[in-house]
Amino acid sequence: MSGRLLLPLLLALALVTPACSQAPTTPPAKKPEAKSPAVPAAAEPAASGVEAGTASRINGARAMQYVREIVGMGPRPVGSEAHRKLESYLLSHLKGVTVEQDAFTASTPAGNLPMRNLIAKFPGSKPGVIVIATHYDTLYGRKDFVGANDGGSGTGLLLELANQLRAGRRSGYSVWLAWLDGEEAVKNWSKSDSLYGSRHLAEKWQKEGTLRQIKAFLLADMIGDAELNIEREQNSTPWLEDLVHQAASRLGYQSHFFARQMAIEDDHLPLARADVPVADLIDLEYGYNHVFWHTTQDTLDKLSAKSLEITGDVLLETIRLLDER
Ligand code: 1BN
Ligand code: ZN
Repeated sequence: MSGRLLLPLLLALALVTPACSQAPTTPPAKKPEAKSPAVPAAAEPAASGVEAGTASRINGARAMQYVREIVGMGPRPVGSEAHRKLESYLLSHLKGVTVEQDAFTASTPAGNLPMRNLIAKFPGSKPGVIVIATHYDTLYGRKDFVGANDGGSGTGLLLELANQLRAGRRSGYSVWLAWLDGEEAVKNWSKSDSLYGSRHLAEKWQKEGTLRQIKAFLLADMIGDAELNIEREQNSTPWLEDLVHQAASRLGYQSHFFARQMAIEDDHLPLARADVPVADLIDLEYGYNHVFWHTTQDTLDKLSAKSLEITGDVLLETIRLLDER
């Protein structure tokens, strides 16, 4: 090869050399995050770095701060002072949003217990409702269990979802955020001793005729684990699970979804039984062999803001895909 041809060829080769062989490398550009206040303001309409009309994204750090504050209240079993405090906390963060407070009495092995579901409603222009739900109670009778992941993560994430949803009127379906009570068993998990809030909700919506408006019910439970591996849950509706996977893939998060499949009894079941399309986003593999699940080790240090962000963004993307269907 002549010297005249060799020089441009060497230059071209230098330009296509993979980045991994170059040293030093510059860190990849970080996604700009809305500034997270040390303590998020009680009611932040659109002042939360959220703009109406843009594709909204979850602020994982802010969601994590909510979880930190929730866990700071201590164990939150039904009937406890911390449980009441959390209800007030949620309501104070939802000022300006229409919130239905549905108080009911649950018949449990420990007698009649007062419980309350909270439902924040974000109206859309399309007839029909997408529900995103979680539970906010922690294990009954356990004063040593703070439920950072189980109860805390979903509760904090839904508050951050509210920040996104309140930023402007939706052009798709209405979205309702539901903080459900009494998911945990009072004595031993059984069909009649568990899922008190969701069973009450399904029955109420059946009676009221609300069920036929519900296009999808998406449950977020235990989604804060730093090692996020959401199951393909087999009591969920297959086409809705496929849509969640499509949403995750579009965002490049598919490696956190559906490596395992298993059937789980959770708050989506009463809605599934009433023929509502449901998807349970849950990561039950919490620590090796679930060692942190329902133990004193379910603490904040096991969680990550990124996991909250991934789950939240996938939920928002799933809503968009549902709107387009
Ligand atoms: C999820 C969090 N669940 C309870 N706390 C539901 C569940 C019940 C999951 C039994 C697995 C087995
Ligand atoms: Zn639990």
